Amino acid sequence: MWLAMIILVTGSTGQIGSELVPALREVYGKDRVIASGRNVAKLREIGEPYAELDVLRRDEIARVVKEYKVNVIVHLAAVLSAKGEQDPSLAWDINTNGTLNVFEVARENRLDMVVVPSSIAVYGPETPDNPGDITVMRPKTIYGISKVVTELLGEYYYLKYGLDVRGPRLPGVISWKTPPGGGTTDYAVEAFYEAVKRGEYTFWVRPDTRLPMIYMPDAIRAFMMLMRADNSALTVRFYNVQGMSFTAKELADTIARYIPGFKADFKPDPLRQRIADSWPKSIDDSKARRDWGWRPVWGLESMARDMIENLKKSLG
Ligand code: AKB
Repeated sequence: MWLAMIILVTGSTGQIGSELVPALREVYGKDRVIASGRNVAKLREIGEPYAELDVLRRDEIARVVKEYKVNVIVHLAAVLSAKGEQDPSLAWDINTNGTLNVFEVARENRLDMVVVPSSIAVYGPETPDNPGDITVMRPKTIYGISKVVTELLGEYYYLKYGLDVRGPRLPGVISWKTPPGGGTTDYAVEAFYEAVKRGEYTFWVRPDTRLPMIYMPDAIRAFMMLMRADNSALTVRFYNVQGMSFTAKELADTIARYIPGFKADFKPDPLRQRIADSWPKSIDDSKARRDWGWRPVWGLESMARDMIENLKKSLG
């Protein structure tokens, strides 16, 4: 099936989409991966084929699916954790109604698969340490709540309608090509940009804040591997994947080894610190390793070296 995929990607101009679209085009062919989103100028940068698309418009999703004979949707459009707390109603709308629209169009048009990432934001303070895929999930952010809904709805469409819904449950994603926006874990990306640009950065979390993270090339590989995995091998629909886990202080010390004189300050922002404190310090991805062969390649040291090398080139 995967060779014949025609893939529509929502939220293509975001941090993950801007790297996943080219990676999918490389494997499946340029014309078989339709980028979509609301920012036409950015879509133009990603290149044809693309479609202007708001996931709140179910009729528009259906039109694009029919026009391009799409059989797989990779649904990335979402409002992240910190931004979601500024406008919970918008975050709920885009993250849950947008996802319902995607699932409904996929069901009505008998698509083969919907791939939608979940997040460590599904967990909450009551979650046990190093949680596995199925455990206590009582998130305290609207983003986390909407991702639990996404997971449950996806499982429901799979069981009730046979729609193949699957996705990686991602930690903070670190990358240098497109900055993230509105996430709590974004400090782990911003620190690199600011270190390269100005030699200093003020973290919005305490130095001892430890969170799970993944470097973009590993995140892309997780998407690709999970998309290609045989459905009969899957024992859950959403799989934890982790690349590394580090504290803000460990990150600052690592950056300082590559940028001598790098000055790190820590001024916790109450909202984002509270969110970070409600998430697990690391996650157990053993099911992904067992079911579809997941293994991260990048660790803190190799990721930091690569980030700084690339940012030095791209920021001039
Ligand atoms: C966020 O911080 O909101 C995201 C996430 C962990 O899903 N990066």
